[in-house]
Amino acid sequence: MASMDDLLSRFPPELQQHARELWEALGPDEQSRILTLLSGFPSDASLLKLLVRLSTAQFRLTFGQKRRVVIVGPGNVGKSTLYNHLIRERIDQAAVSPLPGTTRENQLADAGLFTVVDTPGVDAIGEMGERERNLAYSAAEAADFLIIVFDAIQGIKRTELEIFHELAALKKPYIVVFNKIDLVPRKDLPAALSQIAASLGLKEEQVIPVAALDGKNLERVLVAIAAIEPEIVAALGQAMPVYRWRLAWRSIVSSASISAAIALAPLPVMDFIPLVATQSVMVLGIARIYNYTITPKRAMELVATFGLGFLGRTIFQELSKLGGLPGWLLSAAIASSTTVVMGYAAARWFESGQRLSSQALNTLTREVTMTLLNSLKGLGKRRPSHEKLQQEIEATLQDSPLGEDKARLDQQAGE
Ligand SMILES: Nc1nc2c(ncn2[C@@H]2O[C@H](COP(=O)(O)OP(=O)(O)OP(=O)(O)O)[C@@H](O)[C@H]2O)c(=O)[nH]1
Ligand SMILES: [Mg+2]
Repeated sequence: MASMDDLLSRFPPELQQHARELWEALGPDEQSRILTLLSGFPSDASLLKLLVRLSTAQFRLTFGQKRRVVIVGPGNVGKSTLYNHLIRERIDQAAVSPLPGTTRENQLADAGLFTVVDTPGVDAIGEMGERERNLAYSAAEAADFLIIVFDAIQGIKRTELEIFHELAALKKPYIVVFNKIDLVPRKDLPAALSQIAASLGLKEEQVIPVAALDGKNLERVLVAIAAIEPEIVAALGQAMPVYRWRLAWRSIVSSASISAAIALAPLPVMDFIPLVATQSVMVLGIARIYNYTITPKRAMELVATFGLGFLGRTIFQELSKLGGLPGWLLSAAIASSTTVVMGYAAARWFESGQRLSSQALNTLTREVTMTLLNSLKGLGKRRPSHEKLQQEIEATLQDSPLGEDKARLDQQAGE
């Protein structure tokens, strides 16, 4: 049987204190409900591991440390151009020019909660080249995250491949950016992308085509970083308001899938309450993205005021009366949809101070529940594994137009 101490000890050391504080802020009622839930799992259950993994990502978003993102690659591929998009202050702008070897020193700037580093090209030759190469690699070694940039026209040749292998050998989390796609004829792009992915031994979705010059697809870079480095999400959100909703959506999707896993737990009938903890952590993370200061206690109060737990139970009862749908399916869909709506309501609140009416909350929750029920039906009548369920929820929500554009939700909410 799992105890809270056992669960807390599974978090990375730097997060344990935050997790404990949050646990203590929950109060005795919530605590005992969560303990009841936990006691349903053997301590090595895969669900427990999964919950810890997913909630660790959420915790890192909410309480994470400052990270260092280093941009590396050959000369003239557009590293400095990309860097200039990521930083906050004009004064920190890096020089950009059509000549390779423009950047000669590492340059560092603050982008809120994270630091970005621009480096010289790693493929210059001669003594100078050697020095710059060393500078770039030492920055890469000190990085928490690498953005490896290649040039779409140049493609992947032997030098690029060597550079890539050397950087990947550092065992840092990274993304590969394929820059200057504006110079590739549109019809050739898919082939070029699959070729570059194949030559690097990556999946196609691991290579992100961009045009740093005009910022095209830059949000894909951000979302890809966000997927790997939750700490950075909050900083990106603060630095780049236009991407806030996209970033918040990622956090919502992962919380919604945690919620579904919780709802699968063999609890007597329907107890949504442990969702309060998940939703509160999500709300804290979203607050951080929107640069809004809020305590864990206040986040929990906010979750409670929206009353989605109550609404969820009402919808559950209504739908189960209709019959035909297994209980696990209803619980999972409703737990997820209330989490999605909570996330949306929080984002709206942090963004503009507007509160959703209970009518709007009601309409939205029902709509999102129906969408999820529809996609989960494909799983069949039998209770799926947590992994399967989570994958399904993540896939449905990840591709949902709601994540692209918050205006759609505003519209659905009828406000
Ligand atoms: N067409 C096009 N040109 C780009 C793009 N991104 C950068 N460039 C151009 O490519 C040239 C090199 O850009 P930089 O950002 O200086 O490249 P770098 O990788 O920092 O180069 P070094 O500092 O020399 O290593 C400049 O002329 C940029 O304007 C892009 O997306 N499309
Ligand atoms: Mg440069």
